[in-house]
Amino acid sequence: ACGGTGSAAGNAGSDKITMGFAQVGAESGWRTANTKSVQESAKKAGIDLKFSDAQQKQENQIKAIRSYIQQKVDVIAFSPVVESGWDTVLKEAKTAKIPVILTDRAVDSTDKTLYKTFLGSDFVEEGKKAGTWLVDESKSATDTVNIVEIQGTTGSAPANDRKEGFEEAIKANPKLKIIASQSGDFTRSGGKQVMEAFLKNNPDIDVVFAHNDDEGLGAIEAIEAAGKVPGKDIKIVTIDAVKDGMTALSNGKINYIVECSPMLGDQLMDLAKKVIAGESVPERVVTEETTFTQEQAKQVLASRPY
Ligand code: GYE
Repeated sequence: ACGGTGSAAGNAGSDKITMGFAQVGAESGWRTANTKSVQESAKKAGIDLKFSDAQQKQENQIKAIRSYIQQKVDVIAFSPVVESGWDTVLKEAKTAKIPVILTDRAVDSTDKTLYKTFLGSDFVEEGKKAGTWLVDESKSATDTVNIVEIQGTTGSAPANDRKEGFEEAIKANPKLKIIASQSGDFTRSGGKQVMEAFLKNNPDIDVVFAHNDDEGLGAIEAIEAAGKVPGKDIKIVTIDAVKDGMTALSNGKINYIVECSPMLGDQLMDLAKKVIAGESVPERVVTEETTFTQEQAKQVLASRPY
């Protein structure tokens, strides 16, 4: 077992910490990088990782968490696919005295004792950064700027928060108008499909705000298929800054990217060790992030780790 206080669970006869990690899925480049980061950091930290992929379904994640409870892991970490509906299973973990760490996405539970800490980005801030860029970009616009929004997974913290932040920021210029908004489920194919429908129904789209790079990359395909030039005829702003997104930004097909870091592994393992040792941890750990223009993307592209 872990030998620490704070947890009654553990594998008898082993000093290794066991972590059960319930991942969202493999929906995006961001997610792939995040999974790799968690797996590599666990190895480096000498933590035995049990990993599951929920394929973007909450019921699968709940099943995985229940199985980790049954296996008496030392700590459970997970990235909740949606915000709501976690109290029951989190109470089960609490009753079993297994600490839970939220990674990447938040839950909306009012009972803060159901988890030890939440490590991840400030998604409202990310949405604001995207909106603020657009306000600046459209300073001299004389006509209405028609925006279409491709949302992330419905009910997920990043979709809810990025929408909120973006809407808040674009209020600064009443010419900026969201004319359509739909979920692309954070996938490339979803982004493409939604954009195809948007293009059919709206002859005059100026800007795409996609909640992640993959959706933006799907939108690029749809825009090109419709005979328009992404980045010029229709401007695109996205969030994540994964390799494929940054490549499209360098090539002028995306106009601006707000960074969201998937490299949460090291911090997660560190927090897990502390929680198991009974040390106090901050209730919120926010990731540090930046933004990229096309010029900046060209400069850093070669050195991006994911
Ligand atoms: O932006 C998106 C992924 O939760 C921050 O999930 C994460 C988001 C990320 O599918 O690409």
